[in-house]
Amino acid sequence: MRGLVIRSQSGFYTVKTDQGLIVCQLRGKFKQGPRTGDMVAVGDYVKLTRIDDETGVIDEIEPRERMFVRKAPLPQGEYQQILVANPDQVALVFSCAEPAPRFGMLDRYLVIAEEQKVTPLIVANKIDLVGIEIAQEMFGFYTGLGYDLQYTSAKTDYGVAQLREALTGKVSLFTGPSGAGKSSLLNAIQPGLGLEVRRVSQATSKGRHTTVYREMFPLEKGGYVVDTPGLKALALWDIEPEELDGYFPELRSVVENCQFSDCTHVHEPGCAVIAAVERGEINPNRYESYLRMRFGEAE
Ligand SMILES: Nc1nc2c(ncn2[C@@H]2O[C@H](COP(=O)(O)OP(=O)(O)OP(=O)(O)O)[C@@H](O)[C@H]2O)c(=O)[nH]1
Ligand SMILES: [Mg+2]
Ligand SMILES: [Zn+2]
Repeated sequence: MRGLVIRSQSGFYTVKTDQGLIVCQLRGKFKQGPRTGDMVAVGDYVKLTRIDDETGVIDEIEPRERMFVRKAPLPQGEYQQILVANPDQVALVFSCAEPAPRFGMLDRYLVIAEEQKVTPLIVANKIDLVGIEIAQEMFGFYTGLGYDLQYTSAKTDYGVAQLREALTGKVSLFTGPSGAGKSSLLNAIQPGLGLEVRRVSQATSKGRHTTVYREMFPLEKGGYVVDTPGLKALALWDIEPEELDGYFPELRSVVENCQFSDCTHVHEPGCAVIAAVERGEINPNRYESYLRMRFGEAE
C-alpha cells in the first residue's frame, strides 16, 4: 500500500491511504545507525504493510523531490529536522505592525527559501493596522524582485480569498516570526482548522514552541498546509558564505560581471554589485542584508 504521511508524533506516523488513515511505525531497518535527522516526515509518500484496520508498518520512503529542513543542535551533534517533505511553497508571514516587520529577517527567510528550492510567497498580514497604502510602501518593493506577495488581514478577511486560492492544490508551509498571524490566517482560510492563536504578548515571550508533533492539514479545495510556531530564521540557516550572493536574485544577475570570481562585494575593485548599488539599481537595504548575512551578524 502507498500513502501520504500527514501527521508525525514521537515515532508514530499517520498515513493517508485509499483505505483511510493508518497509524504506522517505521520498520526496524530504518532505526539502525546513528540518527542524524528525521527518517520520515509529513509530506513523504511511503509504502506500508498493514497490520490491522488501523495500524501498519512503513517499509519504504519514496525519494523526496525537496524538503524544508531546520538544523537542530543536539548534544551529540546536529540533527536535521524535516519540517515538511515535498513542499510546493513556503508562505513567509510577516505582519505590517505588532510586531513591526523586520525586513532583514524577511531577506533571510527569502535566502533560505531560495537555498531550499522552495518557492516563497510573502504574506503581509495585519494590514488592518496600517492600511493598504502603507502596507504597499513597506512590502511592495519585493514584487519588483519577482517575489509573489499577498496582503492580508486575518481580522477583516482582506486578501484571505486570494491567499486561499494561492494555496489550493499545493503543499504549503507557513513560517515567519512569532505573532505575525500564521495560525490566525490558516483559521481564516479554513474555519474549523482550530489552530492555536496566541496573544502577542504570549507569542513574543520566550521558552515555548516545543511542538512535539507536526501535522499537514488538508484544504477543502485540495492541497495541504503545515503551520509552524514562529521559528527563528537562524534555525533554518545552513548557507555557505561564498554561495550567498546566488540566493539574492538581484545580486545573482550581476555577480558574473565582478572582476574577481571570488568577489565578496565589499571592497574589491571592479565589483559589479557595488557599482549597481551606487547606480541605485540594487536597493541599499538589500545590500545591507547581504552584508549582515555574509558577515554573520545575527538577525
Ligand atoms: N489586528 C490583527 N491582529 C491579528 C491579525 N492576525 C493575527 N492577529 C493577532 O495576532 C496575534 C498572533 O496571532 P497568531 O495567529 O497566534 O500568530 P502566529 O504567527 O501563529 O504566532 P506563533 O504561533 O507564535 O508563531 C493574535 O493576537 C491574533 O489575534 C490581523 O490580521 N490583524
Ligand atoms: Mg501559530
Ligand atoms: Zn563583487
